[in-house]
Amino acid sequence: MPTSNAALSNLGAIDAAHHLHPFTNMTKLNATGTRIIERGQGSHIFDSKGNKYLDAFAGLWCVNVGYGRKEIADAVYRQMQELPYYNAFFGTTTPPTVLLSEKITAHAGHLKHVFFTSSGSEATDTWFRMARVYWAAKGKPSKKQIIARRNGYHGSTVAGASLGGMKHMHEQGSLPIEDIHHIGQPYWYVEGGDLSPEEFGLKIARELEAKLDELGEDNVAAFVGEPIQGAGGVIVPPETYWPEIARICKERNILLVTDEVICGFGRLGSWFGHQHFGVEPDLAPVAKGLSSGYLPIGGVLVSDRVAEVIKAGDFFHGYTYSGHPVCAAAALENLRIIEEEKLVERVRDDIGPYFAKAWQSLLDHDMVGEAQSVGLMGGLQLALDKKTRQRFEDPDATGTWVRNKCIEMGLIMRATDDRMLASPPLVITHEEVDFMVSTLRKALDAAWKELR
Ligand code: PXG
Repeated sequence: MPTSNAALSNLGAIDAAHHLHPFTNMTKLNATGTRIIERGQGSHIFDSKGNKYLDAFAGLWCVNVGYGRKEIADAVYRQMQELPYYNAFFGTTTPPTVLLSEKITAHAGHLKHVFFTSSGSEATDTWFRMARVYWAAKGKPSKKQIIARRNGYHGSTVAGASLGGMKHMHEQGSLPIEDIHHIGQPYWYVEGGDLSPEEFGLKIARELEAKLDELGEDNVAAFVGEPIQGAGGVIVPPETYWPEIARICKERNILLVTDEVICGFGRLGSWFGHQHFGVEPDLAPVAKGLSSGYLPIGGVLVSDRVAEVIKAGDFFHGYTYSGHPVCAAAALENLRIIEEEKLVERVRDDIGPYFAKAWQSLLDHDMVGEAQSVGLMGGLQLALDKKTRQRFEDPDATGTWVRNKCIEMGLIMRATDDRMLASPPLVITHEEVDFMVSTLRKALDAAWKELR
């Protein structure tokens, strides 16, 4: 690296002076200083001060095969030398891109087609446009409104932030854009009241029906939801929720979009989250675990029904890096590893159940109201009074306190308000799960003493 030792020893100050971090209050960050991550191996990362952390968050929900995979680095190096870039616009494509389209759709059942992007946000913009193009081509141009959910997350572009249901994002820059609507989320713990989770799942799903009555289904293109909300807090919906959503989409003739950016590629012990919940979407954006984050690549998986229409005409949409050969080579090697090491099966049959048991063991803690997980995606609800489901007065400060305590003890987790989120690499060992849960328990003990 042609950077002087002086510059390297001064990275924190350079960062503070020049680098604007995403989703970050830079004034607050610069007061405490940024953490510089230098290296990763397996499920661990190492910072510039020599600290080692178990990364129970897989980077940002994405390093599914773990850090330090030389095979992926080699595949990227080979492709860089052979052909670092070529596009897929003017009747051309490249070998890794073609092979990736075959490999990815081989695991996606009825979703036999893929449109490549560089990120989950671009994937969101892609299906958003595709859904409208689909209905227009079907002679129904009025079907263009989209229904999404409060506290959903679909990315940070204008369409992504609009479809997401994050109030603080909408407040910046007059979002959402028009023709986007939000219904409730299946967050039983906080919003379920006296209903059973199953009753609540149906009730919230039927908000879609009510919204369609209000808007008129001839004006609606699609409904979108994450199989399990990720950034919103790993909110696992009641079992009744997804089948009811799928029923409504089918009966009312709107497209169903499952956002697989987090749930895809083994996280839930299935190749895709919709498979876990037994529903068949028309469109499914993916990213993150597609390359385990080694290089940026995403896409939209497309059903025959939609692909037939898209294929019949021009779709005026695409990115310079749609199907980038080097990113595709990284993804191809990543998927080969997931297949060869049977990581999806491992999550379903071995480490997922092991993690679930360990996660559930935290339920005996006074501060834990609910411990949800599917595969290697866990959400832990913090509570002031678990019997009445009463929350701490400042949910965000509570979760942040516990998260910071975990980091102090060598465990990277994320908090959304008063939910602790886990999403470790799919290669995490049983011993590492034990460390995660025992460290989190210590942090909860400390928090209970300090914050109650
Ligand atoms: N859909 C979902 C479900 C996501 O989780 C995106 C789309 C957008 O992907 P890109 O690649 O454009 O970031 C995401 C991204 C968090 C956090 O704090 C989550 C995401 C991104 C950044 C932060 O949990 N998810």
